[in-house]
Amino acid sequence: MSLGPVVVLAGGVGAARFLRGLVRVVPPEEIVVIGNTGDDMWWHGLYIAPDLDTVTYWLAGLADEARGWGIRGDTFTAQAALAGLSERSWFQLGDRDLATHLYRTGRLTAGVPLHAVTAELAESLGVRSRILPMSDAPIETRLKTDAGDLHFQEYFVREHFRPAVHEIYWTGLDQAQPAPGIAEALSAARLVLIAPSNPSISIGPIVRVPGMRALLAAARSRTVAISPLIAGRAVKGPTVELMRAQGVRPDAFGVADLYREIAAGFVIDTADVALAPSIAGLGYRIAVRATTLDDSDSASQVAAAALALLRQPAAA
Ligand code: FO1
Repeated sequence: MSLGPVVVLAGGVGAARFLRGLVRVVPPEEIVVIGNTGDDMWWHGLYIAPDLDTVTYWLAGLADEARGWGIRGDTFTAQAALAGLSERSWFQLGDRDLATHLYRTGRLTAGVPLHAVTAELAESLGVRSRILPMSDAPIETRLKTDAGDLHFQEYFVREHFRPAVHEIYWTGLDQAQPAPGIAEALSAARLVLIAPSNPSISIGPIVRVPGMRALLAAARSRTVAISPLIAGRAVKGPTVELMRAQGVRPDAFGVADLYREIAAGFVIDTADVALAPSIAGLGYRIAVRATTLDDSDSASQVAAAALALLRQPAAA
């Protein structure tokens, strides 16, 4: 096996919980994260990149792990003041988190590309893995719902993912390309992992960046995906609802079917063992194990299973 990096396609909290285990079985400096930026938005003049920040804070050991996003022990004094000034205060920014956003926005408006600012932030916070946005170009995940045409954060945070979703679509894709460093990382990768993130709105936008699918397809024999669904349910969030909105079967088989051209290995939970033969029928090697990722021990066991999967000799 070559000494190339382990590349991880990542959304927010699900990916961060998985990465917390991966860094225990792979040296952090050998890990390259490709993060979703479809959730990003401009908010009161600041550029917010929730999934990049979630991954950064978790890898830095700073995350509020119970809440999933933001910084542990952060205060919300500025947020409270903003709520007194504006009705647009449904998206919460902690005071320390605000520093990240002030810094990022200042650098972006000075012309520094997102991948470079993301690297600066990660380095300042002591993260040894490389974190890359899927693209430097702005890409927005939007949803057509019963409550109108919404930005992802309006649907997720403001509307608490209650409106029925009819369509998910993206703006900005036609102007986008993978961020610098992605093509090199994927072609050199000893392993590519698709984190247990929402396939519709976390992994979906990454794969849709023009040029990305071909890079991933070329690495298919080195790629393992971890199912984000256990017994047809997500640990958190509207994964099932959004897969249904895209006409995808909302279980581990549906996820495996979505990734069949870009992954050769698939990790499913023991609760889904009955799906193993049909997923194998799609051409996958399969590992079956507890995938709840409740703590770094269980996360490292899932990561170890994913690492081992493509090392085994093929079944006769
Ligand atoms: N999620 C919420 O449910 N409510 C919030 O007010 C909120 C603020 C927030 C601020 C910074 C950040 O990095 C993430 C934040 N998130 C919040 C999480 C975020 O909306 C989602 O977790 C992701 O976009 C989905 O992966």
